[in-house]
Amino acid sequence: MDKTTYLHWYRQMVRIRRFEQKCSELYQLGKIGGFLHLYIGQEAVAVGSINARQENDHIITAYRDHGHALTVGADLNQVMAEMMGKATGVNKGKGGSMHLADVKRRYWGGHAVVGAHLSLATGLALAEQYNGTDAAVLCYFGDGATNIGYFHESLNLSGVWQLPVLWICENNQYGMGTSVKRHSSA
Ligand SMILES: Cc1ncc(C[n+]2csc(CCOP(=O)(O)OP(=O)(O)O)c2C)c(N)n1
Ligand SMILES: [Mg+2]
Repeated sequence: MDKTTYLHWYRQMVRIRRFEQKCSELYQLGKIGGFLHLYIGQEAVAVGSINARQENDHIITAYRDHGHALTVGADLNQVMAEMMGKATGVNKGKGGSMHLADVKRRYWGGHAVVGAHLSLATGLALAEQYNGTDAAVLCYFGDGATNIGYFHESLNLSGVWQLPVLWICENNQYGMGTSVKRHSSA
């Protein structure tokens, strides 16, 4: 890797950080409604892995989804408009913070039901395998998601069928304030 590449990644991480610091401010002012889950401290996960993908790979994640949206190349102004529920948002203001998506960039969101998107990732990967393409799915989820049935079913099926999906667990040590040591035996 050369210096230009490192700087590009670093800029992407700082851009996410600044974007979210502004979101935090706007949330406290009541300009952003609903929930707001920040990605501060985890930026390197999205930036490192998404920069390693092929153009036709799919990206799907849980509700802590701003960093992934910006890294896939979603327009920053449209993402901010989405946060504020505006019609000019990347999803016409209907999705908000937890449901960002950018279908032309194969970014499927942004899912608030913990673990549910793992089964969608399995389906996306099955479609690619069925169509004989070389595309893969990058699926991100939190440590908390490992306790739900979707996780076990999705990982098992993708293993049995050898589906092209990369499971990326963003273990930030907590699922809603419960330490991973207390919520998981694995
Ligand atoms: C099916 C389901 N059960 C419970 C919840 C409530 N809930 C919201 S966030 C969360 C914890 C998730 O933790 P983790 O997957 O580690 O994500 P993190 O917030 O740490 O990124 C839970 C249980 C939910 N959204 N969906
Ligand atoms: Mg967690």
